[in-house]
Parts: sequence; structure tokens; C-alpha cells
Amino acid sequence: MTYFNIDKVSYEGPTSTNPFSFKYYNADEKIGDKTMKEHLRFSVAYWHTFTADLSDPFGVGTAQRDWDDLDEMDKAKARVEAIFEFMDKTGIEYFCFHDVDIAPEGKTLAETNANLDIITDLIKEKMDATGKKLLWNTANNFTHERFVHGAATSSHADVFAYTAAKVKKSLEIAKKLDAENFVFWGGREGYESLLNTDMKLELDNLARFFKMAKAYADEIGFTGQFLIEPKPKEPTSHQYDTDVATAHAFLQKYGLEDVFKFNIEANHATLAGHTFQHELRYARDNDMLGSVDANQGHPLLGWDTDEFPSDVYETTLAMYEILKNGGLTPGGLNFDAKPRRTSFAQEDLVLTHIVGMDAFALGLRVAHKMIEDRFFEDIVDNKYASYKEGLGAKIVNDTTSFAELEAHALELGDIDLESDRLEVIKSRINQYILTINNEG
Ligand code: XUL
Ligand code: CO
Repeated sequence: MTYFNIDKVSYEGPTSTNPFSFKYYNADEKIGDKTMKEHLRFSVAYWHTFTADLSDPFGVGTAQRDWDDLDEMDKAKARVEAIFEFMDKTGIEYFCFHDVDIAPEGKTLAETNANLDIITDLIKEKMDATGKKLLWNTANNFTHERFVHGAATSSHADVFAYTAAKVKKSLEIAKKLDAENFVFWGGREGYESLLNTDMKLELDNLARFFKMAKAYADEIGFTGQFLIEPKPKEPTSHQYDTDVATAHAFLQKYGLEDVFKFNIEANHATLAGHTFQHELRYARDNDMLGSVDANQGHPLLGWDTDEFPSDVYETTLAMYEILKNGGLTPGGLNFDAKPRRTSFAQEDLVLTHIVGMDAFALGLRVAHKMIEDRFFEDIVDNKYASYKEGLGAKIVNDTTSFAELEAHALELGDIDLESDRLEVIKSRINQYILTINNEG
């Protein structure tokens, strides 16, 4: 059976009018010392692309899929066939999933695990045959009603235990399928009111949970990178892993900072009141940038719209940070993004990925050129030049004191400061984006 009635999507360049072609993503073209494919490490999110039906709080699902009428287990098998055909046709090498995306939940945990065994056997067979790889998997500890008060931060110890059992199984799957990473997104880990919440106990328990997860990964020999995915709100009004800085402080408090890195999602960053670039920079500066959930929010909407990335300005700034990080390996760019409810046809799944891959390919090309030219780097070097010599050098070398600084200040006349000329920066980045766009 064929699910996508198209040829393999190929690079046709910026002037192509064929919607089923790449305009900017040219997989084997070298940008610097790596090919685009090696830089970008694209991944398909199973849940949005193969499991979701595009329902929203106001209406039923609109997605039209070939597997809609099958029973649950056959549906799960059809989706495996479909995603491997999809990865072949789009040239995407990686995929990601939650446990519940790939196999139906049974009446008991044992039944659920048996379903997972059947489907992961099938996935493994396909992976072995095609060379496609699992970027990361995770356990969905937020959809089922048992997680209403949280999962590892639930007020009920039985829920804590159930969560542990699900993560244990998911770690076994990660090991079986050679996942390069393992993600923890704190779906229900947060609160609505502090008047009925023991925040300290919940956070202590979360740390205990992470320590046990790491111990189990070590026990079974799973060596993939552990990732925390911060998000500030939705579903709870206060999520514990609000942003990178908050989650980093949590990890440091509990001595877990060497166990984890961050999976940074663009739409989560903007919900937190940051830019995507800020979150990437904060993680990079702390050697904590692990992987990326590539999507974008909508400027007019205040929730997690999970749109496919198309804004080249944003992908450029993201790739600027990623290149300066030396890449993302073993992480990647996972399209945690969904078609709009109005884009319900099966072929829309291909078109959404094309716009996302092209936007990041263009961002990569622009960011690489920006870094090569050192235009912005030279501005930064110049801006902080006073810390390279004299008293400034003493400050950064920790060899001065308040008394010496006061003596220096007392001798100062007017301090000569330079304008940032911020508008030159804004104008220059437009030039970079538009020039490369025209050059193709
Ligand atoms: C939710 C979200 C999740 C995580 C994995 O906003 O981003 O899909 O990426 O649980
Ligand atoms: Co995500």
C-alpha cells in the first residue's frame, strides 16, 4: 500500500513552482564543513503527523487519513508503514514519539506494554531495513485522567509509581530502538493554586523521580542523552519547568545538571516571554543545549499553536545559536508542529514539512554567512573591549576589589560611551536574509 502518492521530494531551487519540491533544502550541499543534512538532523513528530486528528477545543478532528477506519491495532501498524514511507519520500532521517502515539493503551498496564512490544518490534524491523533512526522517545504522562494532579509531582504516590512504570518501559524501548536521546516534558507537572499545593514536596519528588530514571537507564545500559523540555504554561497555569533558567536552577539544586541537557521548543520560549534565541543562548552559554523542537507560535495567539516554522528571521537566529554551539548532535530539529485544521489532506503532511525544512535550510545558509563574515562578532568584541585590558581585565580575572574600583571611579571624568546603533544591526540582518534569498 502507498500512503503518499508522490515521488521523492527533491531540491529544485528557489525559483521552482512545484509545491512538492525543496526550494532551499539541498540535503547533500556542504555549508562549511558539513552537509545540510548533517547540520539540520530533521525529525518527524509521530504525534502531530501520524496520530493527531486535528481536533481542537471547539470541534472534531478534520484530518483525512487512509488509516481512519481501521481498528486500533491495525491503525497503529498502518501508521508505522506510513511514517517510514514518509521519511523515505521527504529524506528525513529521524523520528520521535510518545509511548501512546505508537500503540493503543490497553485496559491494564500489562496490556499496554504488550501492545508496545508488538509495535516496537515492527518499528525496529523497519529501522533495520531503512537505516532511519529514533532521535528521541518519551512517555506521555499527561493525557490520561490518572495524571490530573500531575505525574511525578502527583499528590498520590500510586500515580508516582504508575509514572515510573511508564518511564521504565519507555527507557526499555529507547534502548531497544537505540534512541539518541530521551525526553521529559513536564506535561502536568505544575499547579493551579499554592493554597492546596505542597510545592516543595512536589519538586523534591520530581528530583527523586529523575534520579531513579537515570539509575534505571544506567542499569539497562541506555546511554542516550536525557533532555528536559521547558514550557511555562499550558496545561497548568504554572508549569515547574517554566524556562531554561528555571529548569537549570532546579537541576543544579538537586545535583542533576550533568545528567540532562535541554530540548528547546520555539513556541514554548515565546510563551515564556523570551525569544527562541534567548532560550538557545541561555542553554548554550551553560553547555546545556541538547536538541530543538522546531515550530513557531502565532503572534496573535497566546497559546502553543505548534505551527510549522516558516519565519526565516527566527530560523536564522536559531541556526546562529546552533552553529555557535557546534551543532546539536546527538540532538536534532524535531518538527513538533502540526498542520492547521484547514489543511486536512494527507498530502498536507508533506507540504508542512517542506516549508519547515526550507525555512531552516535558508536560516542555516544565512547564519553560516553571518558567522563567516564576523560582522556581529566584531561589534560584540568592540563593545566589550574595555574588559580586555587595565582595570577591566582585572575585573574579569577576579583580581580587583571594591576599594580599587572606588579609587578608579574617583579619578574619572565623564565616561565616554558609544551608541549601540541597534538599527544598523536590524538593517544588516535584513540585508543578509534578503541577499542570500536572492542569490539562491
Ligand atoms: C507539548 C510538547 C510535547 C513534548 C513531548 O507542548 O511540546 O509534545 O515535545 O512530550
Ligand atoms: Co515539544
